[in-house]
Amino acid sequence: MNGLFITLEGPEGAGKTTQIRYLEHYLQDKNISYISLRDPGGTRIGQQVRELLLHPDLTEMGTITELLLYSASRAQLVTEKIRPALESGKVVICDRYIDSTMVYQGFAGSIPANIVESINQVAIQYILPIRTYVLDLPWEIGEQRIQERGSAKDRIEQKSREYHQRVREGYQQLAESQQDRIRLLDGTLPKADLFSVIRSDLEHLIRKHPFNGEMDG
Ligand code: T5A
Repeated sequence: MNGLFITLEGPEGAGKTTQIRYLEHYLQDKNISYISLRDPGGTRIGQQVRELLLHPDLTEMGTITELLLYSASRAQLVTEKIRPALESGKVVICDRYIDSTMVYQGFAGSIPANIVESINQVAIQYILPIRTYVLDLPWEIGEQRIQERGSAKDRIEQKSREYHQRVREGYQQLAESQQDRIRLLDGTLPKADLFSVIRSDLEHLIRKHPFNGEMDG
């Protein structure tokens, strides 16, 4: 597959969506063909599963159910969108992917890592990102950003402070154990400064990898 698969990860309010907007503008400026997706979601089926997963009233949902539903949405996303885009040589940007499940359902939700990994593998059909940017930030800052956003909290955002602190710790450990793929970045940096770090790494990646996309300049 000739495409380039990039994912963004991080705790609540880390700024992934913001960085993805910067990435999209950058790729448009460079005339690089890309697709931008979110997980869960990104397909008709995935969107419905997303609504189920994040519905604030479904508080009885167990962690195993979460694991299976997130994986189901992801399986559809890989089949319908990610694999075809990578096969046609596009850059694929995805807001969250397998690492979210490792951290939210595994590390913070206490499902053993080997079980999360096995289910993830079934869902992703060996398709792994070449680079993952984890935007790291303290719970207090993410929480403040969500409050300022003003909309109601979804089911996962409503989980305890301890749960979300475990999420942050899980990402830090994952980044430490997979340094080839994962870059742990300071999510408290000003938006544009953070994007400069991502852009310079991405430019390096685009130059290094056999990839169908064009890059001028
Ligand atoms: N989940 C997901 C699992 O439990 N398991 C899984 O397997 C998967 C895939 C998904 C939820 O599902 C969970 C994780 C999530 O809880 P979601 O809608 O994708 O839900 O939720 P989030 O990813 O948390 O999306 P958010 O929109 O809440 O956060 P973002 O995208 O990280 O943040 P963003 O860019 O929208 O920014 C939030 C606010 O902060 C400001 C922005 O302007 C915005 O107001 N901001 C900054 N402010 C100062 N400095 C910066 N650098 C800033 N960057 C952004």
